[in-house]
Amino acid sequence: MKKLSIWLCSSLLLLTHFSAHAQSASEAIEVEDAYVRIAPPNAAATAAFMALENKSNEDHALVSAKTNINRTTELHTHTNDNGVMRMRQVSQIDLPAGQEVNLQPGGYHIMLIGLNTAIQEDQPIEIGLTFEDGSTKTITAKSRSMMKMGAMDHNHNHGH
Ligand SMILES: [Cu+2]
Repeated sequence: MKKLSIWLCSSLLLLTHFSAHAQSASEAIEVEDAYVRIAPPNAAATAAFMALENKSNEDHALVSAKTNINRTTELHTHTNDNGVMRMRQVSQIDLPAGQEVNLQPGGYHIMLIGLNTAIQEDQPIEIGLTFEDGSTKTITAKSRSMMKMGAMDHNHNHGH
């Protein structure tokens, strides 16, 4: 009886192991709250932010992104260089198993360089994401004015 339950356990483990391998990164990663910051007029670049949740038990990574509103898209992070915040290109953004990684101002972001046209308010922007296993996912981000967000934060602080 004990032998049987051990056998059952190990075959269940094998099953979950195999099913995890069958899932691509694009299936395992859920994207929420994607938005693109509306750049000031004539700005050459802006950034996209979102929350990426890895719902699987395997590590994944975001390796590239692209949109049809700009020419060059890079993955960036921010580093604190003696009190000066600098942007640095990274080859990938790690998405550890079972964790949520936030791309947000001051941290990881998707840099949209060489904007084709000015981004309008409430403009839906499609972003193609490519993961480490070559799987892809297209998400729709909303454009968001950062000035408006700042005003909202201000009101929020006063309310408390
Ligand atoms: Cu950047």
